[in-house]
Amino acid sequence: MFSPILGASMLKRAQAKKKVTIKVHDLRTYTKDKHKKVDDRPFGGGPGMVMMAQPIFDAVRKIKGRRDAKVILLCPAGTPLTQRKARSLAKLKNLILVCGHYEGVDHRVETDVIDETISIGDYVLTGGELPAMVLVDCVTRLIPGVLGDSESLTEESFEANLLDYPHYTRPANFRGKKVPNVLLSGNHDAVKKWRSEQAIVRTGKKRPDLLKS
Ligand code: 9D3
Repeated sequence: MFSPILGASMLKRAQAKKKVTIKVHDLRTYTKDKHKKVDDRPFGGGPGMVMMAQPIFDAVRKIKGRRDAKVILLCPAGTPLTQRKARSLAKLKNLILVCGHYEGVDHRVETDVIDETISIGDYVLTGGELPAMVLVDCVTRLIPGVLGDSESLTEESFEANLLDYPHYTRPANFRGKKVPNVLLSGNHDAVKKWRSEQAIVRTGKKRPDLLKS
């Protein structure tokens, strides 16, 4: 599940440039069960399976070694991921991301090995794997030197809590739909003004909640 994401695009370049090291660990390596079981039935009954504490405890201890690391559990009950949170995580040296699966993780993991819990939004996924990749993507692109000069300024809009302005590329006329004249004018001040107005108008239409905060 992870290799196609980690081996493509920005994440691939960031790793190649040694800006980040991303390692994937299989929990089954750490099970003490002869059938490599990492989940079991819930105490108290009910549907689904619960991830056992022991493999996660042992995995986190081993992976940490002597290093200091923040241990994050991806779970539906976590704090929603924001750009602010991504910026603060990007400053840290080591992160260990624990992916839940099945109905959940034995609660003693959350209380005894996890530093914080993060969700990527209010919709139901099958496990924490894709959320972990989402987190890795949005944190990695914030590490200095990962993005090229041309890409790095694009942050501005979200920085101001606004949506992006509309983008256009060639041709200037596509099926009779024309690119706004100001963008062809060569007047950089006018372009700047138009884009900032458009960002605000667009945010008001699509995400009025962003303007209220
Ligand atoms: C009926 C209770 N469900 C909680 C909403 C059970 C449940 C659903 C999905 C338990 C685990 C999961 C798997 N999801 C994740 O591990 C997960 C997740 C998600 O589903 N949505 C958004 N962010 C995340 S981070 C981890």
